[in-house]
Amino acid sequence: MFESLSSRLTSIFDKLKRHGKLSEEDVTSALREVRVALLEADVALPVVKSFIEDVKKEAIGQEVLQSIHPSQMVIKIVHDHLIRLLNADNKELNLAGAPPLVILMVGLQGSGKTTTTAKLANVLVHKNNKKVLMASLDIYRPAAQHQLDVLGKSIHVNTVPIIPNESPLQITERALKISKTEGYDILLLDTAGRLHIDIALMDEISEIKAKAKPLETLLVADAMTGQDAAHIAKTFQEKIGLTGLILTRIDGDARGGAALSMRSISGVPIKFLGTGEKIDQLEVFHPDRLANRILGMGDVVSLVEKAMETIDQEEAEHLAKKMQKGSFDLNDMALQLKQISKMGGMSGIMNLLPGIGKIKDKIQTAGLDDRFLKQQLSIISSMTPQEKGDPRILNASRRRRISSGSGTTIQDINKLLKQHRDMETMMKRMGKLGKKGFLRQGIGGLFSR
Ligand SMILES: Nc1nc2c(ncn2[C@@H]2O[C@H](COP(=O)(O)OP(=O)(O)OP(=O)(O)O)[C@@H](O)[C@H]2O)c(=O)[nH]1
Ligand SMILES: [Mg+2]
Repeated sequence: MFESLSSRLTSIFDKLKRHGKLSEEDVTSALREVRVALLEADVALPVVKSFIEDVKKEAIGQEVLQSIHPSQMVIKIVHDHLIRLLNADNKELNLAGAPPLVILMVGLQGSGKTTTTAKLANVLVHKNNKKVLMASLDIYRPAAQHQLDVLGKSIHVNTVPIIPNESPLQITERALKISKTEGYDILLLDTAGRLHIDIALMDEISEIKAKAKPLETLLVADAMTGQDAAHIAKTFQEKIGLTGLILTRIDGDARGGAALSMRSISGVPIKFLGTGEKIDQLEVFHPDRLANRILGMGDVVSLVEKAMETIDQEEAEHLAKKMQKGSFDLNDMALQLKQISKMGGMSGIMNLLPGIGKIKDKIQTAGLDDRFLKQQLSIISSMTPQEKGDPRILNASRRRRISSGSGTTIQDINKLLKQHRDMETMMKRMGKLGKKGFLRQGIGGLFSR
């Protein structure tokens, strides 16, 4: 379904890859093309707008890791935002609670409710080992109840026996009773569809919902209807409340917009995708897999992730070696400070490092901002190589010279030297820790006074 969007995006990013260093303009014009591609894929305009804005904000001014190409960074950012667009608290079906759990299936006519009900029953029986009962509440279309019965037989799942002239509510009551007395884990209720959303339909579903108290109310929507599917979901959500969506016919030639707009327009997460007419063609929805499918750049994304890990590793290894030798001079300190500034300064690194929340306050109270970082670096760069290698030779006159060279005060220099001694002590203490733990503490140690 995403072929055309996917190939458009691929060619946009291929073009970007041919540039050497990316300027803000390069990124902006590439994103302009991404915008058009998304709109052509029938993604809703407000969704496209905020998507592009978010990506742009992050892509511009982003520090690029040395081992990757800037365009790869942009691809990674687009990929992450695609996942965010699709995801947001995406959860699996809620199957916790006292049986029988009720799952209510709703949707417009022909969206695939009955087929999907059987597909879901099949998953619940064979993958989740549940005892499942199905009931069709569709008394309007001739043979609708029979259709579910036939599907049920094909997968050995029981359906509630058909009694002519019952109302949907009566069938619901009977189905609830049977599932209780016969010990079913899950009761799936397949409802009748309507051509359009009308009041009678909403009232009927509301009544059924009030009676059956479903744990999950799933809207089955046809991906081929594009943006409409997202708006239908929004209306159902407002009128009766949904817990999830199942997007069917994604095997068709729909342009994919529905899947991308769904979450932000309706506020309801996609849970499954219908990928064909056959009973086993139902996939659990994985935002990351879909993002990969759309972007077709899984390799680039993992490359960037690896590069992000590598700078950690290289730095950790370098420091580990220093530690083994028991030496940590001002060159090493400068290196670590530069690494921090390369990673986007104090603020950037705070978002990158796990467990940083704890020292965030410390940094603020200590008044350690990016200006401070630059000042420390300029103090060190005003030193001679001997001084950097052995700070103990820094007597009063050397300190005076450095302070005037770096435009700082003697106190600033003393502070830096104290910090270096603290770090040195800490390094020795931490010799026993693993590399990873060391890196984290090493940087954290910079901030503790
Ligand atoms: N290609 C494809 N066809 C599907 C998919 N899901 C359902 N269908 C087909 O869509 C048609 C309608 O499916 P139903 O399950 O009867 O739809 P419904 O929503 O129950 O329809 P009503 O009860 O009349 O409202 C059938 O021919 C299904 O085989 C899917 O994911 N892919
Ligand atoms: Mg049906």
